[in-house]
Amino acid sequence: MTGVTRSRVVINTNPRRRERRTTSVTKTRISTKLAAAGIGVIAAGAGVAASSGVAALTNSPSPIISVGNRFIILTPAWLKDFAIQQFGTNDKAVLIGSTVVVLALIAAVAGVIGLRHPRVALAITAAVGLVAIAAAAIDRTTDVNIGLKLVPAVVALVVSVGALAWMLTAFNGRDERKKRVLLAAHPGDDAPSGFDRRKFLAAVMGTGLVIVAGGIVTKLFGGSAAAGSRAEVMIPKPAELAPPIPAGAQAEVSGVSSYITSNTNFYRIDTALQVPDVPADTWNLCIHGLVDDELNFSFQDLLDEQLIERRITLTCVSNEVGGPYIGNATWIGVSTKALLERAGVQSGADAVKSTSADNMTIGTPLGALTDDRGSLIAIAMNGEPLPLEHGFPARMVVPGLYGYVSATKWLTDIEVTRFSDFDAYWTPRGYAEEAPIKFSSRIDVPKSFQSFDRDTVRVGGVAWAQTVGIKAIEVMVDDGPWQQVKLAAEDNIATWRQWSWQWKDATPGSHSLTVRATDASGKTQTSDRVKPLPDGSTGWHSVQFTVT
Ligand SMILES: Nc1nc2c(c(=O)[nH]1)N[C@H]1C(S)=C(S)[C@@H](COP(=O)(O)O)O[C@H]1N2
Ligand SMILES: [Mo]
Repeated sequence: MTGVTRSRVVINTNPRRRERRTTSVTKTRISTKLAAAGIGVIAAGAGVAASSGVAALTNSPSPIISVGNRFIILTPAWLKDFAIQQFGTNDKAVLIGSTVVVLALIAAVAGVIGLRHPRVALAITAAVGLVAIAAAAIDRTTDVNIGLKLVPAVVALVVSVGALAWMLTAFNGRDERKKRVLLAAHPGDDAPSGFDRRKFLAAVMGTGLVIVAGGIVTKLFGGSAAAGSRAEVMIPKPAELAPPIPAGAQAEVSGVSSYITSNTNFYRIDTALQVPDVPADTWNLCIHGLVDDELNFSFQDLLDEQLIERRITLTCVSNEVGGPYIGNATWIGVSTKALLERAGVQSGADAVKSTSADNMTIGTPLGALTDDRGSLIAIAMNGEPLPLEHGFPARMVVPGLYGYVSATKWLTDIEVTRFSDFDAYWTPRGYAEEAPIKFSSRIDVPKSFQSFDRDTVRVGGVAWAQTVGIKAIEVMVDDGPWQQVKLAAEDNIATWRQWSWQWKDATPGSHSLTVRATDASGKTQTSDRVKPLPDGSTGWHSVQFTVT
């Protein structure tokens, strides 16, 4: 406390008036700090908006995306599974949201520090900008050249530091002498000493304009080129059509998955934070490595190939027993077997390393692409060009292997090689190098804790044993005996098979239902519970329900 204040306090002998003054001082301090925090956040917002506008114009990832991408690359497999389990396909939104929240918090703190130490506040802001620049520099999810890649992050740094300096100067005032006098009169009060309302408003409005302009430019130019390109694609009629879906492939119990999963309901798993933007006209696929002849395809070249149509059920390794990341679609594409035969695979090769436009890598056993299971480079899904989220313009689809070792989306490169010569993306992160889908079964109805009237206990679901086929499915109520269910018609052994069952003499109360499948080779699912990591979960799916 300074002498000045002490004398004031002495003058203010009325305790109520004194208290009032203290309250108002505290109020000023809090509202000043809030204002300063706001200044920090607005400055950061301007940096983000300006950089995202520039990113949209230069077609490079915005700094928030680059930072998020770096985070994803550093994510170990267990954390990915955790995120998928917690947030499902929203894990990306959660990641972007958290990045934004952390950034806003740092910006708010910088703003408050800026009241007394503007240079420190600017240094903190610049440091965050440098992190963004570093993340952009090593972001490999785009092929934009390094110079262009850095531009948005540099803009973010310059704009946020500039906006913060501008607003802080107007807020704090420049008049150091006046400020010292006022501070002496209001000790402990961070009140804006040399506050200049007009200059401050100008600074805030100017920064606000940057935010609005950045937003508008992002909206106008941030669209994907692939969307336009996809709209122009006509998928030719395949030379070899899939036989029609047999009658009775759909189990007739309401709530069981649709036999064909629509494109909009199809699960989505990818490491890319942003859907890679790959227009068909500049796309190129190269098949090379241990082959006699290197092959190159434009998108039109692929369309001109002998096209085949196949129904195949995709499955993700990240599913817990009963998990949702499985979908069945009709695909049109070119046989990998035919293409690899044409290229002429050399002896010694045992793997294919495929790469996507966002530089994700996947390793697939060569045999799965050259045998008769019907593996494809797919260009259509359920009668449409591949949706952008599902790999437009082309992706791999391989019956019987989990997606992370086979289903490369936004495919751009196929290298015939040896497993011993490379590491695919998920291998150093803890997943198995080779991962055939483990046969499994799932209850779709009842949902957990669903309740039925006693004479309407109709249940059902799906089971799959890709490349082998499902022979039998049984259910068990509570600890009762296993009972055979009704199997829906089999389409082909690369797809899932549906089942249904009615509990005829249902007893009121709360119960559990458990399912297990037997594959066509005679193996029955065991109750051994295994986690998805490293090569897929096992165990029986069970749900609780009630009968009234
Ligand atoms: N480029 C790329 N391809 C990818 C992935 C990815 O992250 N990037 N994920 C794989 C995984 S783990 C699965 S399960 C399937 C999912 O395909 P979908 O998103 O079309 O359902 O794609 C595979 N292909
Ligand atoms: Mo997956």
